Amino acid sequence: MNYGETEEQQMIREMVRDFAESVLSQTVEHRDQQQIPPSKEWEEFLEYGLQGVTIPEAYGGSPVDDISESIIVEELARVDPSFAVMYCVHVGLCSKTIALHGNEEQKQEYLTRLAAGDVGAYSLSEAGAGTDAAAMTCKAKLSDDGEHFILNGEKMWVTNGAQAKIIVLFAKDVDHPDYGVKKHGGSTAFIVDSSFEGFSVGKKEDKLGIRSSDTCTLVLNNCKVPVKNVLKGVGKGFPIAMNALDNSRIGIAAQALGIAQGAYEAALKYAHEREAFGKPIAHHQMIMAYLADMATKIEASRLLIYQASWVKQQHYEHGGPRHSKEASMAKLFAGDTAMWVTERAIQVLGGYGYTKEFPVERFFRDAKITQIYEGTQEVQRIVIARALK
Ligand code: COS
Repeated sequence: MNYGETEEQQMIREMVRDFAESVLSQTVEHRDQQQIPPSKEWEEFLEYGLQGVTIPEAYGGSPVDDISESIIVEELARVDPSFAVMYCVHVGLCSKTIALHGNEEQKQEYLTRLAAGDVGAYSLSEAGAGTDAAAMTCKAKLSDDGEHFILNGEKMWVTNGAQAKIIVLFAKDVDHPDYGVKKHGGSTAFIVDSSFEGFSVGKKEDKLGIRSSDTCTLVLNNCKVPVKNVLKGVGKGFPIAMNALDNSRIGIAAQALGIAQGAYEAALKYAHEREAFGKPIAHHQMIMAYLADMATKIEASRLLIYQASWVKQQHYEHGGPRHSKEASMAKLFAGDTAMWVTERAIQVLGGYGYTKEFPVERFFRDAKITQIYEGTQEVQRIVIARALK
């Protein structure tokens, strides 16, 4: 077993670190305070061609291995967790889902646009359907001429919701034979273009953390979606939604890892510079123990993420077993690690850590969401426990 990164993976890490440190770091604090989405930064990022890592070359993508995908997210989050989640949703939940389940025409039309930089989103949650995703109430009904589905309802917590041009969105076909019979009966995945009639962006959330990431509701008011935009088939949406989450939970774990890494580095630097009782605080045993525990938990998270990424790649390339358990384990552990490490990092910096002079308070606020979205930590435990034999 080789635990080292390949040359290509190292190159990708360095390239993304360079972008994050030279571009994202310049505006990250301001965007966080003012809740400004990183649209200009996204434009600069497109020059690196990494927006298409989950899209085959035939549609303009530039595929990388699954561990590299996690490395990209980690490096973005180490500086700017909001940008990292924007990226994660674009490449994972949106592009990868269309690449896996779309037909040739859908891939030609939408993957090429996503590869060229049109922002993607994914919309499953609703006010009454978060953890219990199957309880969604957004409805789809075939139009009289049979050419469109007419969608009605409101989706919630949509990352990239206001920026996205292409959204993988779930609603229930009310005429499907399983509708009202099975809990998730009739669930259907649609590719929705933000220009479609009846589609609009609703309330923007004012959040504790990842404040530069755009999160909002989407309103479907007789939204007309062509029948040809159904992914895979009417009523086949729920497993698509769950499969997409298996993929993206690894991305969120990588985001959590980047957050923990960023906070840890800030704490380590401070601990070596700050002196108390005649020596750097990094040489005091209590602080040494904090730093050692931070470094260990971070490394353990990284290994779980690499493992989950590898199992995911085996699953898709060689028909290996599903990666649900590994993805949820990585997300569970890395999310808790991010929360723990960022809290300890503030403790190491003391009063300074509680101010906006240092990035650790922002990392602390950003960490919390990694225990909530793409399924709470309780959901991860359900998924893991169900997979135990
Ligand atoms: N991949 C593919 N198919 C899956 C799957 C997966 N990982 N998990 C479940 N399925 C399929 C099942 O095989 C089943 O299919 P059939 O009806 O054909 O047998 C169907 O989906 C329903 O599965 P299940 O009964 O397990 O669904 P539950 O409602 O019990 O799901 C949890 C429970 C909590 C695991 C699920 O609702 C969940 O992950 N919730 C959190 C959602 C979330 O993360 N939201 C945030 C999204 S970001 S907008």
